[in-house]
Amino acid sequence: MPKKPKVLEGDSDGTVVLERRTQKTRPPPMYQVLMLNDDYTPMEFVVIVIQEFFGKDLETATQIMLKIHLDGRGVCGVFSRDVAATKVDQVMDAANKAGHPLQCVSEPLEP
Ligand code: TYC
Repeated sequence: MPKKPKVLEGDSDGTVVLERRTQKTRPPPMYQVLMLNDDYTPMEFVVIVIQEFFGKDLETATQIMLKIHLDGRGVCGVFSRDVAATKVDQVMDAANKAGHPLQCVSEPLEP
């Protein structure tokens, strides 16, 4: 006659729990998309790009552009990793097609 399996760790069905999870799962990191200043890209072009790809109104886009112009860099939006990468591609594409040296990067935010 087969022996009944021994119950460990209080489970009633005979299964053995080797390790219980002690850490909570973290939400995936978010990424900020930044544009960098340069001396050649026209201000108007940057404002249009911020409106078009980041959904900002004219006033907000102008404020972000001026911050980049004065500080060297500025945040245009915060997104999941894939969306942030797409935004960077879209901005770089538009800048290259227009012949401007505008640079756009994404970086993870602190968890
Ligand atoms: N510094 C540029 C100029 O004076 C304007 C500019 C702003 C360029 C923001 C890039 O990400 C940028 N024409």
